[in-house]
Amino acid sequence: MAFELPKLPYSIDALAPKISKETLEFHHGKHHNAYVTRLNELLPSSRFANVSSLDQIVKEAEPGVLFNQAAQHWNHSFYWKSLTPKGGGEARGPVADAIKKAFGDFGTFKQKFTEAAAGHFGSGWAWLVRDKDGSVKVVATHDAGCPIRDGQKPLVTCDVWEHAYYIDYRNARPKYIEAWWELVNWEFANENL
Ligand code: MN3
Repeated sequence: MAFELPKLPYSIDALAPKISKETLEFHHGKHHNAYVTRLNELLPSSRFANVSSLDQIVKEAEPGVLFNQAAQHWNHSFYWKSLTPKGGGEARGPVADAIKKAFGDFGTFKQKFTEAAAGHFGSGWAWLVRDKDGSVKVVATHDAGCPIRDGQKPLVTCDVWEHAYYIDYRNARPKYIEAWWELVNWEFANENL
């Protein structure tokens, strides 16, 4: 079962100048593509050779090289959909209610998520998830870590690997996170909730 690089849900220059065409050419066309290619090389000789569910591989694979490729494929596919050129602003709809219930107000949530993303040491991801008890939470995962392994349902994510922002912002991760807040797709979050 071979996996495929998903098409971006918008044109390659649609997020510019916040996230440039060049960043997406590398991040989607090179980095994400490499995870998919490597995953497809590793799968045939693994116990997942006949598994077509990426979720199942991400949940069941032992930590290691195959897990890393599968989870990075999952995470990036989810990240592209977490962004939209028409995004940003405060959350709307049911996810706004869930955020208010969990954090008190949107500003407190925004601060908490920004701290998780900006304060992440090394490579990883910041997520808004729906936890097993139904409440929403901010979580950070390291490297290829994916919340579905912990039974949490991701709503939106911010990739804080350096490759996500180095072309546009060099080492200024906080500037990239500001841009993320102007692109975050709340409709997608509501679909996931
Ligand atoms: Mn990435």
